[in-house]
Amino acid sequence: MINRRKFIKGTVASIAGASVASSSLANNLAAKAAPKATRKPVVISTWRHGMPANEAAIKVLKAKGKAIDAVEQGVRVPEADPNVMTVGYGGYPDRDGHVTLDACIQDEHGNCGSVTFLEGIKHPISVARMVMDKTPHVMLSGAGALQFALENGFKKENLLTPKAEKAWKEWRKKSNYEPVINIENHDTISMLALDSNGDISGACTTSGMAYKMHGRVGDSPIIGAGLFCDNEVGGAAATGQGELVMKTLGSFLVVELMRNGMSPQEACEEAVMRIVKKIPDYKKSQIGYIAINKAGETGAYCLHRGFDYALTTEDKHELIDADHYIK
Ligand code: SD4
Repeated sequence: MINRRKFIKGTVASIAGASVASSSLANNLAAKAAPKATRKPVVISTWRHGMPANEAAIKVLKAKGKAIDAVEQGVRVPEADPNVMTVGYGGYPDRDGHVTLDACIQDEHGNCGSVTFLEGIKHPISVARMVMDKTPHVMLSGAGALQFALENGFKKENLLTPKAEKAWKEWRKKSNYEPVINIENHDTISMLALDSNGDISGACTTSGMAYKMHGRVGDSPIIGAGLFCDNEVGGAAATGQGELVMKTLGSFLVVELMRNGMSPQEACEEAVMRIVKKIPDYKKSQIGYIAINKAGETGAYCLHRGFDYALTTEDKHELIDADHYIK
């Protein structure tokens, strides 16, 4: 019997190698593989701070709100929580003591907005949304992003809490700059939602790697890396060591694999395998992907044990351990 994964892999490879004529084949394959189950609305997000975030998002969706509003409202919860030390207010600073934030958002039309290296604004996701809604651009960075936020009514605040400052001062004693595998040091919230209209949107927001070099920007605000949605197919988002995701354009890859017939789970696994194949020292880092397709099927996969994600529907609200490659 032909193994389905191998068959799909082979088919995807041959699609990639062929020319225009292959697009109808890809469509056929996607149509055949499209799962029948429909369970809308659905919200999926990374890590345990996804639980309260999903609650805020599903509230929007249960009231027949749009996925784009749900993901923005959802990720604002950890952004504002000083006890979540990897996102927004209370996030760990960079090695020079600055809390610098990255975020992006994408709607069902493929519109997107992003801010990178933003300081002093508690809700970078809402600034990213405003970049999407009010400017002809996709990304604003650093001082320009801050200027835009202030001009649009956001307040400048000190985001470095005493707890994060204390941790940073402790880190400075050794200044050991190494990736830490799970929750201690980096944990972005990435969220994908499918609304009752069948539309998919996503959001991603982070303070990035703790004690990163000043000016370092990760995958989280990069459309295609930290987040990608295509309303014809589905959405995907990443967490973990951003450099590995950027090198393989992870979220775009997951969506394209789904377009070519893979389930969200298979696509997340294949994107992690891409990292395993291409990046020699991948074992030093954690990477996690989440994905959703138009039928509301979800998937998640990571490199190391320890990545959990929140999955919420109208009648379920669960924290689930993702399967992992390194056993
Ligand atoms: C980054 N991807 O800045 C982010 C960090 C993260 O879970 O997601 N941690 O590289």
